[in-house]
Amino acid sequence: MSAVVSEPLPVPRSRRGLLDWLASTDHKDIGIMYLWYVVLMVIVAGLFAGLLRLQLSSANAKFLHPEMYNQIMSMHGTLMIFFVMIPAMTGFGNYFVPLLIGARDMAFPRLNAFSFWLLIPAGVLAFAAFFVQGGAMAAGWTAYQPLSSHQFSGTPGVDMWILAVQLGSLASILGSINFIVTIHNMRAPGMKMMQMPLFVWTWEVNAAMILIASPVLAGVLLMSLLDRHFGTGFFQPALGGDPLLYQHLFWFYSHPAVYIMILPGFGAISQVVAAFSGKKLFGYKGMVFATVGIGFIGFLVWGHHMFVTGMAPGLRMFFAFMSMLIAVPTGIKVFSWLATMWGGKLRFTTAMLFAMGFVSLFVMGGISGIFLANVPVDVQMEDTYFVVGHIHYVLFGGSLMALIAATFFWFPKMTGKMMSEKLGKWTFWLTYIGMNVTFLPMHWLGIMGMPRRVYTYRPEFEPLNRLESYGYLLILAAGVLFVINLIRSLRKGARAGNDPWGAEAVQGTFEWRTSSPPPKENFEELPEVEGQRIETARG
Ligand code: HEM
Ligand SMILES: [Cu+2]
Repeated sequence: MSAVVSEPLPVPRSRRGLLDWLASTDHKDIGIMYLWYVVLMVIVAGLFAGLLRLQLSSANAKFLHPEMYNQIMSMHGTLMIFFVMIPAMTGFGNYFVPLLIGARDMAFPRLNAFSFWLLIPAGVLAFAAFFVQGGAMAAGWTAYQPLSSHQFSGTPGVDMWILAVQLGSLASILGSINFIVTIHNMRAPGMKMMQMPLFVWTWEVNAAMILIASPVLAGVLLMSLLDRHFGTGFFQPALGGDPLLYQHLFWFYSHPAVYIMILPGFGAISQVVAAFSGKKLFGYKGMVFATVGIGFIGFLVWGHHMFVTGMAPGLRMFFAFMSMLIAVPTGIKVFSWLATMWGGKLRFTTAMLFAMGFVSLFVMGGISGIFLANVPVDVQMEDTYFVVGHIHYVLFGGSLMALIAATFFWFPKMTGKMMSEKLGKWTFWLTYIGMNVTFLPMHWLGIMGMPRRVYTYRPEFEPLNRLESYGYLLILAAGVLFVINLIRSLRKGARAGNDPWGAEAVQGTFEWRTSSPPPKENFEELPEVEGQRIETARG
């Protein structure tokens, strides 16, 4: 395999006790703790998905009570978004942003640790809700008003959900300040903004988006809480409020949030594609502008989630136009990845397979997104399985595949061990085929009229649903192989040198210039950008 062991492993760090982890403020330790947190959460959220698919495997299945279906469905979405995707991107960001800019740590190491530890009470609150009276939150991951109001969801589940998500957004906000200060102040001497590796650029834009969007989420959830318990009426018509205000504020956060869940993935994919094409990334400047463009336009499209709420026709046109416009910077990215591969010396490692799988699936999700940006189409498709198909192409085919590509690519750097490529390739094919079998038929079901968020359906929808549930089994097998691979490689993986993929010669990024794993404070001597380096420091 192409895994070249270029240098001997450094002297291993002495065996570390639990307390060393708990008290650590090293960005690498914190990054790794984020990622283990995510592994646990994705297992639970993935098993929840299995329960949903079991219930949906036949039209009259009696596996989950309707109420339980709603709880599991809402928590599956909540966990995947707030407790898997966002912390996963943050975990890789924590580990690699300082390394890639040649810094010794994040700007505020203790704040960094604090942000991570906030996620523990958040996770506990989210799960504990299953055991209180009335059970977990069941109003969908969007918690729309008035469904999540005291009147219709009077049990404590919604309150616990609100507090859990609030803690998560506080963690994100503090983290984003840390990323921005780190990127602006701690770059290696001589590294200009336009020489930063793309993963760093995507985190720069991501952090700015979080800083603008997350306080709005925290605010709207606080308003919801006040309405529920303290007699305010922000969302209650009887008290002069308006439930639509909830949707505006929620989507002002949550549309940008879909980019928050994908941008660092784009950055990682850029580095993987370049490394395994043996070429520098095509069109670095265009990629940077596309990233900034996506961040900017991402704030002007939230209304596409509200086309059927009686919005003024002119406003519908505005949001439809903006939503289609965002395909332009996204298209630039896809073009640049393809152009990088074009004529390159491709190496089909597992990371590269996942990156290529990512490009193909994300494009599919983008295309169904353009369908939905058309008002007449959306009016038909809103709240059908077409939408569920679309989000899974973007979030599973996009974000999750990017995270797996990043894992295979950077695992050797983080642990000093190689992952098994053989298991990795099985994981890839099972994921890729399973993902399409599970989520492609959802588009047809949506067009046929199957509504989302239902625990039962008309008999004619059964064959495709049955097929989707078989697809889940393939994804499950892939997940099991992936976890086995992680654990086995940690214990018995082949040793990785400083630059196991031979990526430094191609990209010139700094993470390959130090040992695997890097020592405390990352570099013996801080790298500098000069002369030739300026040309190649780009990811
Ligand atoms: C094992 C793979 C997965 C399967 C089989 C699966 C299955 C499902 C199903 C069947 C639903 C629809 C529930 C309904 O409308 O009644 C759903 C909803 C959802 N899924 Fe997944 N899913 C998977 C992975 C993911 C991933 C990786 C994400 C990433 C973020 C995700 C995010 C969501 C969201 C946000 C919803 C919407 C929940 C809501 O309507 O409130 N899922 N999933
Ligand atoms: Cu959106």
